Amino acid sequence: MDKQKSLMNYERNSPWTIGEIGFDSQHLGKSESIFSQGNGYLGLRATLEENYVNQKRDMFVAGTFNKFDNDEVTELPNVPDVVGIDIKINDIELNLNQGKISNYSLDLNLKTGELVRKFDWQYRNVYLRFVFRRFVSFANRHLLAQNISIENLSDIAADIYLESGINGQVTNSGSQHFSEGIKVQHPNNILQMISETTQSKIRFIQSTRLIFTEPTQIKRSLVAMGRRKIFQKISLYPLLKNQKLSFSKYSTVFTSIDKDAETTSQDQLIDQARFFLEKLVGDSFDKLFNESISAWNHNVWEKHEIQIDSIDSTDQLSLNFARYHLHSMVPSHDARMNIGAKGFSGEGYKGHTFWDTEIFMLPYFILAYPEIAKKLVTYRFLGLSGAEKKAKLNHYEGAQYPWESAWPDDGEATPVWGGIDIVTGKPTKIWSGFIEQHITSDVAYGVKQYIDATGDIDFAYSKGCEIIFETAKFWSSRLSYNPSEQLYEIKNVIGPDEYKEHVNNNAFTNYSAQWNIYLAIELYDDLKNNHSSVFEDLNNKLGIADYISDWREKVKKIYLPKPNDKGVIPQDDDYLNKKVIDLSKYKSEDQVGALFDDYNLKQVNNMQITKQADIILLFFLFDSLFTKKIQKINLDYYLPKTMHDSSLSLSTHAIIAADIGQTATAYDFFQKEKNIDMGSFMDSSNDGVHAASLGGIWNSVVQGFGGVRIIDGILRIEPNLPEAWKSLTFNIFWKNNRLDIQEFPDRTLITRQSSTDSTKIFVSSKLKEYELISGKKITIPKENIMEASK
Ligand code: IFM
Repeated sequence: MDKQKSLMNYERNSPWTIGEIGFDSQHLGKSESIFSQGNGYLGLRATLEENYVNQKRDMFVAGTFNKFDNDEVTELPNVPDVVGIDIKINDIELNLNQGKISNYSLDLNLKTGELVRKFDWQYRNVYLRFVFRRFVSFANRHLLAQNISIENLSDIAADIYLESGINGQVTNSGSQHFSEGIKVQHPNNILQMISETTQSKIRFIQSTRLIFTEPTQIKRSLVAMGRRKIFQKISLYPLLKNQKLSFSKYSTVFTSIDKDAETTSQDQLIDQARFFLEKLVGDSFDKLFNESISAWNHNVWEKHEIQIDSIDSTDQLSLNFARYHLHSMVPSHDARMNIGAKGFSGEGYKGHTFWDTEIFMLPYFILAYPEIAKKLVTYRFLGLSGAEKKAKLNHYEGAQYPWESAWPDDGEATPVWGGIDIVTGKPTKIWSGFIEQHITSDVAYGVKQYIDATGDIDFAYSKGCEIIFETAKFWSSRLSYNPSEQLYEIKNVIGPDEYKEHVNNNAFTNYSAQWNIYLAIELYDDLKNNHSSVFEDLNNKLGIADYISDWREKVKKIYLPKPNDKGVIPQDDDYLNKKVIDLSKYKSEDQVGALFDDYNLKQVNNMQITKQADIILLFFLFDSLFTKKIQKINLDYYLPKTMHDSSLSLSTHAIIAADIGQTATAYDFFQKEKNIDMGSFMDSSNDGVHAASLGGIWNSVVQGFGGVRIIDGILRIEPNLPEAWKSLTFNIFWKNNRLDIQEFPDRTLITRQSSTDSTKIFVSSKLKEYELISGKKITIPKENIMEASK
């Protein structure tokens, strides 16, 4: 494949700005995704005001899933567009594919959430300067605002004509999720459109309004309605040389599933939305924008501060980029919703939630924003009924979490058919929804990490324990007995490595299932012995006493693949017997999945080719079960066979390499990981940014190089800073206490912020335990990692 010209620009001398220096209408997908904006309630792909053939206009509202028809799975519907504005100058439509563009820039400020596009455009005899500003409000989740200024740089007057409104002609790649809708024009030019999703019957109330800095510039304004469309047509008085036109567009979206809308009638909702916009008319774009900036600062940046002192400034930039997107996409307002694998930045994975949340994003929220983490784990509690439905359908017990989930109790939402099989020419079956089952223990793992870090006993007793017991029931019913080996096995699964389908005893799956059952047993004993009323309640609801002897009997006999004589842990029963091929040709490609130009999945299944961290991920979750020596042997064995064809792979590799003291290798993984979305390959993020890899960036920094981990309920801090870093400074929350941590190559300083909380808190490092006393700083000297953890 030809190398593409990168348009990315990180040279703004700011760790808070990413930008693009050129316009290329052939490569809009990447910038639409990586410059997308959101506030957890709604998210907006960064499509431009004017139209281009290759653009993909998308706006989503969290949780509003709809099923287009019976043959499709439910997905987040693409909401009627409010961002597009047609602009004509002297009857010529603004379009950057024609004429001459100069001084082009598109910048996203990651701290304030503002997207700014500037350029001068010369076409025939008009020459104009454009500035487009846009933000999705972090202060008011229903609001998004645009501000546009046009300055006439030509010698002749410019007649400007605008069309702006709400356009419901957008689809999800052809699937139209909305009814035609009701359109309303109010006297003060507030336009409204009320549309309803076809199957889930969720009503969307969208309103929009244009506000001109100099209303006297308007010559004529009319409102028109078309099919699925209401819009304002505005002609302006000629813009003379050096004159400027400036206007803002405020748009809002409310839905009938908004928490505060549950008891509100449709008419009331429509009125509320209109009043809301009416009230904003006196507020300038800058005032609303400043409120949003304050909310970002207060809710996000000031709560968790993290600073890398590196020779490479893009290390910090990538961290800011990751955090900006994670907060744009996390529905922190409502536990009925979770994070989609692409957030709101594109249609990829249909807004569905995967294990990506628990293993790749939840650690960030647990340690930095525990109140948001609580929402994410509560979502899994609300998903229990869907998980129980799935287990029952498959003749298992307890809760089998869906591989992909949407509305919490929907159950499985994974599509059945995917891309083309290069050999048969038919669609490939997606088996994950049927047999990629480790998500069930991943969910339990996330719950346990949350409880360990926060000590949130209320959550544990009212929700968390139920998840742990129900998932243990699933695993125990999922095991099959092998009488000749006298062991329990887990057959016919897909592990994290999705290039191996229908395998037996995937190591990650077996270890995590066993861990899940052990956890349930431990919890059972603790509740029974120490918290009898909680135990009674749970037993009455779940009948756990009927299961405990089964768990105790089976758990010890679960087959766990052990290192062979060379120290290699078999990924599954057959992996090590499969053919090894040279993968260098495919590894050198920018594009993921290059392998499938030559092979189909069946063929890849029969070779030692790993899509993403699998055995390596086992070390991340269950570090204490494996020596560093074994971890190193397995990294060396599996790495040449790993394609990193999933964006989830590199961060795990960075963490494990850092853990075993290979910081240069870890840093190299980290550099590659930074480029998954931010890098120069212009097609990398067309379907949306990679949420798990964004979580992975923070994980690599804090859990990998920073060495912060929750292991067996204990906070462990064993840093391994790369050579490029002078220091890493950040804070985390542990059992409701803020810990300020400064890591240097030779020492780590930890301060427990002063508080009246008298809970005893400890941190472990290199097998030593340190007590953290309120208001006091401790120093932990660096020791040789291999020495300490042999
Ligand atoms: O969950 C992942 C999976 O592990 C690899 N393919 C993409 C999914 C969503 O990110």
